[in-house]
Amino acid sequence: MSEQDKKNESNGGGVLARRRFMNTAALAGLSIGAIACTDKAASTAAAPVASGAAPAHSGGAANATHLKPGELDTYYGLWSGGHTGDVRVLGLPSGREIHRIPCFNPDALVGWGVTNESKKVMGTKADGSLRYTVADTHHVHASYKDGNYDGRYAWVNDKINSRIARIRLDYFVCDKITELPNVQGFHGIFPDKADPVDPKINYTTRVFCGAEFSIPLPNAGIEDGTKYHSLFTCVDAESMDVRWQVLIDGNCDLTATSYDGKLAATNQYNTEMGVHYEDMMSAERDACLFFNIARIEEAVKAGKFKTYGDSKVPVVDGTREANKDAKTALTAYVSVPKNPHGVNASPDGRYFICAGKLSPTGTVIELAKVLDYFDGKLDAADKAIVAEVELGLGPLHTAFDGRGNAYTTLFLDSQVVKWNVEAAIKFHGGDKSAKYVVDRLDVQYQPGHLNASQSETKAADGKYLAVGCKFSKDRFLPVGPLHPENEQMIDISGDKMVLMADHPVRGEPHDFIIFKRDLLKPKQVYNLDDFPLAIKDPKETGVFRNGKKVTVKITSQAPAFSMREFKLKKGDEVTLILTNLDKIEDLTHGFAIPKYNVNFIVNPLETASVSFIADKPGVFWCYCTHFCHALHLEMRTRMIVEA
Ligand code: RUQ
Ligand code: CUA
Ligand code: CA
Repeated sequence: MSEQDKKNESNGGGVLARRRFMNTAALAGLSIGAIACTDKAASTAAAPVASGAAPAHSGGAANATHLKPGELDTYYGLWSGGHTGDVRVLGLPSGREIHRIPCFNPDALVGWGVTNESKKVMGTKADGSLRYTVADTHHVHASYKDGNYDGRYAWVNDKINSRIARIRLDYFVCDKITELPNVQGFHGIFPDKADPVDPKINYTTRVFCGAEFSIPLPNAGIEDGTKYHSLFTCVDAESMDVRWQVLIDGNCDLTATSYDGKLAATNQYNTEMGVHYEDMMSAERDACLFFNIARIEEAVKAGKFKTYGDSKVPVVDGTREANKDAKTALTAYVSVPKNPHGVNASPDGRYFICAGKLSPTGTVIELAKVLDYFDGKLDAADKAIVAEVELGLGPLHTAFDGRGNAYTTLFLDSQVVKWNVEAAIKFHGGDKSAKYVVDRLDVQYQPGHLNASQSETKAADGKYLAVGCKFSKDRFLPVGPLHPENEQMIDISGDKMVLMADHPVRGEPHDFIIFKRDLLKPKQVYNLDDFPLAIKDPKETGVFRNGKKVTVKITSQAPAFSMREFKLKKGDEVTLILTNLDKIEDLTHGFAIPKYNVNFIVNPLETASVSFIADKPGVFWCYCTHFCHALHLEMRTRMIVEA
């Protein structure tokens, strides 16, 4: 151990005294530094308590990732897909990707964005084409009951077009998408876990959404950035309507909610309201902004709001100026070091932790004290900070093991640091003998998000930790210029973290949650009655004409479609409805029409429809695209379009 490392260990463990706050100049070199620094350099410079970086590729923990055929994973993971606009389902600890749930972007496998049903969820323009075909999903979180996931829903954000998508966790499909009014760069998202007033509502009824970019309200081409605003939005978990918004100073980044439903918060990296990169880093401290949910909803009820533009959504005033009196304040701005990133709620319900990003620190905010501030019992919101301790360079996100330890990604150090929250509070309180850093582990490389099994619930079980590494560099066979990302699995059941495995993922997952498999009760066969257009009997199939408007009704039962051919006339406005009457699981059919840009699937007892103009005369072999039977190739029907 070097002299410096010894010093680091003695001052609370892992304190990187020689590399204090990063300044703006250092940040300018961040992206280059991130790629250029080798893992060697990172590990020797910043691993005072490193576990010798000995990845356990043998032994029990590593073996846990290799499941024999027929063995199932014990955890589900929901991963956001980034700009592929989907949500991915992984099984853990194996890390195998089981499914992708298309949300915002078209998906050729299932026909998302092709069928009328999916287009309705995605949103269309007047001409029937999709309103958007690009997206950027970052954060997935699921609905709660009694502080644990209840298996109803998950939500994910689209940062590009400020949309929120809901996923039904019984069928693993996106069923609703809502576009948020008057915001840009919707980034942080988190469901509430209880109602702030009614204790009977111990489950999710709201989803909070933070907007990262500030814009003029209304959005006219105004250059003066000091006139821009960002809004914090509440969406109804059931109806998916926007309930209310809060006008704030500064911006929103990530979002967290308390277990009692009383508080939501967002970290703010741009309290400066800068419009240029440099301006956003000029202040030494930014904020973690708290929302008093009950008071906001009282204000909305009392009519104390404005509306902006075409939107009817009530917007209450959460700016600093309007909320100086703590006893009536809707918001509280807690000052945290320079350009913080993730804000995460500890599973004991007591703390929110903000990672420093440009500051090597983690800030622990005690929620009881934030409530004291709102009650007028604490004279400054900043006094809710109970620890602000150094962790390492580039802290981004924090997960928990349910045993009092936090795990924070260090982007620049390419490490995960394990630290004890109560020890950090003691250290911050003056007990310099309190060793709060428990362990450090090198990861490969530059981690962004991490999450532990059940970490975002009261049932955090401290078994597995997944880390989303933004750079895989030399970790996999080269595949040209675009590298995959590297998801790593760490066993956190002992004192030391043990690297179990890594696997490549297609770009660009951001965040993820991991939870016990028995929390979900997925259905593998649909219910015919859930589809208003369902064709319940093959005898109901046929071509039904009403002038130019034609409805084609067809069913599938392996290995045949109910009609061997159907006839249309050139220029017909066609809606084709297909019901899969196969009712056993894992029997999915596809339906493709050559030259008509149509392909979609129907799962057991699912109904889907497509609409098109029969503008090309000829014979078109519509065929099943999803392997279903030994006679799958023969599963076709002729579409004959007469000139
Ligand atoms: S952010 S790497 Cu979009 Cu979740 Cu932190
Ligand atoms: Cu039906 Cu392949
Ligand atoms: Ca800032």
